[in-house]
Amino acid sequence: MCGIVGIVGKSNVNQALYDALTVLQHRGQDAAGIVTSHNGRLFLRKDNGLVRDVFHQRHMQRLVGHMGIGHVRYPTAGSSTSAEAQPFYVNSPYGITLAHNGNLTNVEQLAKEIYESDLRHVNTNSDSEVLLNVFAHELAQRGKLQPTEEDVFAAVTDVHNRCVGGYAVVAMVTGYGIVGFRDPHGIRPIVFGQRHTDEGVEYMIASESVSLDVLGFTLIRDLAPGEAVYITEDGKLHTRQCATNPSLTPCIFEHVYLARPDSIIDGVSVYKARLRMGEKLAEKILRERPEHDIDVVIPIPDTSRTAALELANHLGVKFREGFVKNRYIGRTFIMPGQAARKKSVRQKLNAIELEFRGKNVMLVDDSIVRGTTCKQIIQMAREAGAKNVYFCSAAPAVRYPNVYGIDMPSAHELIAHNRSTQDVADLIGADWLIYQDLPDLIEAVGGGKIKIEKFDCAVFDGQYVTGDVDEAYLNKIEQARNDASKVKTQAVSAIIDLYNN
Ligand code: PIN
Repeated sequence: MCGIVGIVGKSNVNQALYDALTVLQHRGQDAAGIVTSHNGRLFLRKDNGLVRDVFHQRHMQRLVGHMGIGHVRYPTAGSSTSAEAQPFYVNSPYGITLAHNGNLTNVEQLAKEIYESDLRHVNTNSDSEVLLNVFAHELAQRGKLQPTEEDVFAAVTDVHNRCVGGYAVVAMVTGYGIVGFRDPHGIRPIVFGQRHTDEGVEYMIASESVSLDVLGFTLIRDLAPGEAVYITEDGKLHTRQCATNPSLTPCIFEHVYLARPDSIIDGVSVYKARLRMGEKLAEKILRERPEHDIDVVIPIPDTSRTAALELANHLGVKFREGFVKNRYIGRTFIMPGQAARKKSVRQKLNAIELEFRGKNVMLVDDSIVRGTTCKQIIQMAREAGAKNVYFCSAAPAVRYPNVYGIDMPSAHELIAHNRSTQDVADLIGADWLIYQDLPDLIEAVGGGKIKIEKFDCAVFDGQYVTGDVDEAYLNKIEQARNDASKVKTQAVSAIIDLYNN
């Protein structure tokens, strides 16, 4: 999962891009980058790290220009080098830079075509660099010295015809403008908006509406699936539906915990969706155990708070903050003679004993993925003196991997893969485990004022909306993950050996 932003302004946009990336930081903490364009020249700064660590005064001063794009990256098994930080750049045609959120499922095929037919070189393992080269190739095919909006939209149509998967993209065509586009299934989110200044109207394209809010832009709307928006350097906005068969199936997991609650995605308030998740859970609890003995509802900070609050309200049970989260977790230093140890949940969360002692507690989390964290948290609740520890997941059981740009473990690492609710309850040590039912989650997210009928729910039901994901593909990504994590583990052991010897 990543965050993207693009701004066409009336004065330097470096600070605004930096601020927007900071607001999108929850979408990725692994790497950050900004590229701006001024008088036909590009200025790029990208590296591994948080936004506040990647950009220093000297970098910001160099990032001049009235338009630019930015990216924050989530760590994924195969993409931890700074060479894969975005935006990516190709010099031909025009000089194009691109930032992408999502994942292409036919990247192998595309990489082959790019090399063998398009005669282009790709320098990393990133599917985003492949996507950039497809776009650049298709724009070059127009054969124009100066591209018009028609040329840009035609290139996006060609991208849709060649690329399969989830993608929300911003790309900058040096000296001409910024284009934003969304895959024909609208899997990943992308919005655009405007703000008025004394010099004229400025435009922003971004992953989430919250970055528009915070910077004083007003949301115009989400991009429709398959649609593109092109804003020229002099501030003219054009939109076009570029796909032949678009259909909206947005990723439901954005609402579960990826997006900020103060964002509105496809017209749905993430906050309200989470409130409704709590309401649905309460209904299920009352159906399963009308005579339940829950004394207190306790959220596991932070994401689950909204659902937990509404769950407690509907049950008529007290809502209490039983865990305090340390927001300033320090780095792990590898000292000579010591092995790197993973930070335990104990260092991140601490229980307030008086909320647990002698009580039947209902803990609420947004989801259970590997089950490792919730197992430790349940243990902490017991150590704090809870009588019974019940556990609620605002999302259904996560049983299948994600292939559209969320860094999820492979199937075998998912605790619920091929397991029943009771199996999972036993493994995590819960006295009672309640998962949200999938139709309830769909109703919670899609049943508000704006109705959305279909979502990408693949992590819950194994149905992949692009229709090209089969057992063989899933096995291949599982293998790639294992190989990548082996390389990582080997690198860490090599460092440890270095210190030890
Ligand atoms: C919470 C994100 N959320 C917490 C991610 C952990 C499952 N985990 C999914 C719960 S927040 S596990 O965004 O950091 O607030 O129990 O499956 O190990």
